[in-house]
Amino acid sequence: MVRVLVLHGPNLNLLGTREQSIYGSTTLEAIDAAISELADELGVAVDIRQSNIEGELVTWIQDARTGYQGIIINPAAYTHTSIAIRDAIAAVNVPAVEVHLSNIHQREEFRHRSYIAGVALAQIAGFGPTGYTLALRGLSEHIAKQGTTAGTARLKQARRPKRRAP
Ligand code: CA2
Repeated sequence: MVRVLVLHGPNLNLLGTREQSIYGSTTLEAIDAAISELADELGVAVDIRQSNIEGELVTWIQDARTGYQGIIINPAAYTHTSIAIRDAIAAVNVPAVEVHLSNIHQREEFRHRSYIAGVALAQIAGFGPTGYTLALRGLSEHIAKQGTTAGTARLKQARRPKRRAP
């Protein structure tokens, strides 16, 4: 079964309780429930975690090397500051989708830069909680395609006639 790691960064545990004009009224719990429901529908296993600690997020990304085929991450404020999270994503070679509730490109200048985008498979910003389910659909499709391509490449390799020594 395909396994996807979903990571929420700092302060996202406060969703739905404060700053509703920017981030809406949906709680993180409700977002996680929607992700899990879609995952069941798609036949994908999801492991969902939230942390306010940069190093913890880095460790979880590193752990994704074994047993996970994809990562969905909203690095929250670390998006704009964390070379450590960027390096971890680049190091693990697991496709990662960056999600933001708000459209970071329409907000303050300091939110326009993402250290993550350059190593991510895709970035989704501005769709609110729907961004997470869009990410899961897109990532699942990508993983399925990748599996097929890798499988076809292996088959072709296996069918190729063996070269004789001169
Ligand atoms: O739009 C997003 O998803 C962000 O990643 C959210 C981050 C922000 O720093 C990024 O620039 C864009 C902030 C998450 C904080 O969430 C809160 C939720 C409720 C109350 C206070 C903060």
